[in-house]
Amino acid sequence: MNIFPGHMAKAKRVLKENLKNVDLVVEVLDARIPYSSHNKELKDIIKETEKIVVLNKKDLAEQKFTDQWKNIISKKSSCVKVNSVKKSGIDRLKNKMEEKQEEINQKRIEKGINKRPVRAIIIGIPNVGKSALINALGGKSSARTGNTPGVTRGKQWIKVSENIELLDMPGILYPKAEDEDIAYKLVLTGAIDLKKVDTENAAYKLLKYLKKLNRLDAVVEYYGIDVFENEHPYDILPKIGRKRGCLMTGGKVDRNRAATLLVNDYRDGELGKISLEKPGSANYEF
Ligand SMILES: Nc1nc2c(ncn2[C@@H]2O[C@H](COP(=O)(O)OP(=O)(O)OP(=O)(O)O)[C@@H](O)[C@H]2O)c(=O)[nH]1
Ligand SMILES: [Mg+2]
Repeated sequence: MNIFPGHMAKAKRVLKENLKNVDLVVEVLDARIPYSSHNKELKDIIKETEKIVVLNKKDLAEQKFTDQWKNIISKKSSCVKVNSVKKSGIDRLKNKMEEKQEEINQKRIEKGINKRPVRAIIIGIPNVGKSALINALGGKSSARTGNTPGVTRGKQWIKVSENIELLDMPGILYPKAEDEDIAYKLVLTGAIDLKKVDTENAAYKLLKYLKKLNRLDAVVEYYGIDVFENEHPYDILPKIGRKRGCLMTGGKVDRNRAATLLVNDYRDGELGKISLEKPGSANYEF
């Protein structure tokens, strides 16, 4: 499924261009779907550049699963759990960035190159919280360091600390929604517009995932409906619609409206903290 025709190639080109001026990549993942929000091409694109992984929107994910993902990712990369809106985890992220900064500058000194501020870039899929994270790291009114020659015109660096500068434009990497499950998870968490897919199908997928994760209780509780053992998503959705007054003239449930409502409630965290991916036994590469 190619959801982003045209965008992908251009975004990759711009990212490669910006990476020439960058020493440190901060890859932002959605804590609810760390696997599906990670772009497997990133490794080849950033090559030897240092990387820190941020599990953002931790407030929307289940802590025990986020911790498990963090352990897996930490085997290869630094990893921090963050809520960019509430700015929680930001100090820990800054500490990790300082550690990397020291490593990078140490290597420079060993090569006989002068120490200088480390330049970082935020990278992630659409809507994952890149801008929120830039604001959390730099502060809205933080001093811009002005245009720097060699960087694509119009771009500026934000001072995160004495030794760290952050590109004020994030790099977008469009996910390759190579299988249907990845695509729907990206829809359900907001990286892909709901309008790009069949809304009802997205809602059925969500109910299917919740069933599989043993989390249908969240739907039962939030909407105040009854759900029977092994009840099909097709039969659950109209119960939600009826409760919420999503009706067509004649009193039939408007499934499309009910589906939109359910997906948006999940996206907004109204159903509570629900991770759509818990780590399995695969050999994950981040
Ligand atoms: N609950 C929660 N919401 C977040 C968090 N970080 C970002 N958001 C919300 O997610 C939405 C997208 O955030 P942005 O910072 O605009 O994401 P982005 O990656 O810059 O998005 P694009 O520029 O469209 O690619 C906004 O509604 C944010 O308020 C977080 O840690 N927790
Ligand atoms: Mg943005």
